[in-house]
Amino acid sequence: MQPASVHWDIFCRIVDNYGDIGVTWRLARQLAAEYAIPVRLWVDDLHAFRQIRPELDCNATTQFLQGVEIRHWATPLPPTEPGSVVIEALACDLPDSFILAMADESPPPIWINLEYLSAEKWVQGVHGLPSPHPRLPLMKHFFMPGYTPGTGGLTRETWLYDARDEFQRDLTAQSRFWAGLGLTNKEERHFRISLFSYESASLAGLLTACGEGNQVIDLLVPMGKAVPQIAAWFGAVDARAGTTWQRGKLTAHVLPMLSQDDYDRLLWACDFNFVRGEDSFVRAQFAGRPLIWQAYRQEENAHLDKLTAFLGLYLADLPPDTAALVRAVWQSWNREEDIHALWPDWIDALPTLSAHARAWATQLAEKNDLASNLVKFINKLLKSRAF
Ligand code: TRH
Repeated sequence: MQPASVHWDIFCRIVDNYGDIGVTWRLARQLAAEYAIPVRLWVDDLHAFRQIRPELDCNATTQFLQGVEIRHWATPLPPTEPGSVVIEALACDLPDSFILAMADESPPPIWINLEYLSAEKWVQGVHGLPSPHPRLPLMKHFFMPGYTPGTGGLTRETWLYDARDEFQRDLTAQSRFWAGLGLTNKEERHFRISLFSYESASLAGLLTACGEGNQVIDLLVPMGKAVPQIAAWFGAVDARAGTTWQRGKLTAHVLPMLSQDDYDRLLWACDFNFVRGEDSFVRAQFAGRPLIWQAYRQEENAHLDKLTAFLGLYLADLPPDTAALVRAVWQSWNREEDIHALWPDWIDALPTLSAHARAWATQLAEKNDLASNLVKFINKLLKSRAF
């Protein structure tokens, strides 16, 4: 038996898309930068990781980025000494050999199961609960991200709001950003909307509504799942980054997948944003701009419960008519219905929605962030062991 090494191990298995690594990388980077914690981040698919962190070397088994040691999580995992804290991100199931090595430490590492984000009420009841290993002398604790007191909070870097405000004030920085994407400056009367979504039967109705509306709209679509359907709507077959299509009042620009920090800038710069999954959803809330969320589809429509729970919090301070409109638009988008008929009202409501989005972002900033809650939680566990 030996004492665990001081570093923290975070494990991330990429199930699909970018949310697993998006959430995990963001937390790892913040723990290293703001708490000087030596973090070792294990990732099974470096190619997917590289999409949001282009400087990553996919062939390196070990590399350092922004103070985080990144290790390729190979199977089987080579013999590895566990850190003092082990975070199993998004229920990714640690390798058996690593769990045995954890049980061999004295004291064993603090073991955290970092779960998916949900606004549902049950989250508060599960947050922080211990779960003993059935055979080994190990204890795992649930850590639940969330919006309300009694949950783990949301990952929010200390620099985020200052950087956002500075960028939103600085027209030169915005011009540089647009130019870097091959776009001209945003014209006062045009709407710029970013669209990050899964494939959806609602897309055609949205595009038709944008094309036929009174408003000139630039739709900015990072390369990904929605692009082939959008190309088909414009009658195009080839869809790559840099392509532009135009029909009626709508112009769509296909963007490359951006680095995570540039994606934040895109959210800050657009009039409003379509987002999905978990991490882009939270970042769009922090952007302080109106948003339409597409929840990650789950069995038995469990994602619709998540949607309802979030709307219950998000709409609480809106006038009833506007709240009903947001509910109708978000629900239709998630049920893959045609949102065409709701679109003109949505566009008209944008001034109210913008003020509300800003106020919501301010409310979120009044709460403790996930990294600080996590560090506190772990310190408390360590203290309770000392006696
Ligand atoms: O990609 P997502 O759909 O991710 C997921 C996964 O499906 C995951 O398995 C599931 O568990 C989770 O959703 C709920 O959406 P998400 O969560 O928004 O993650 C996208 C990440 O990609 C986020 O960190 C932002 C980043 N991103 C960029 O860095 N550049 C870009 O251009 C875009 C569009 C996104």
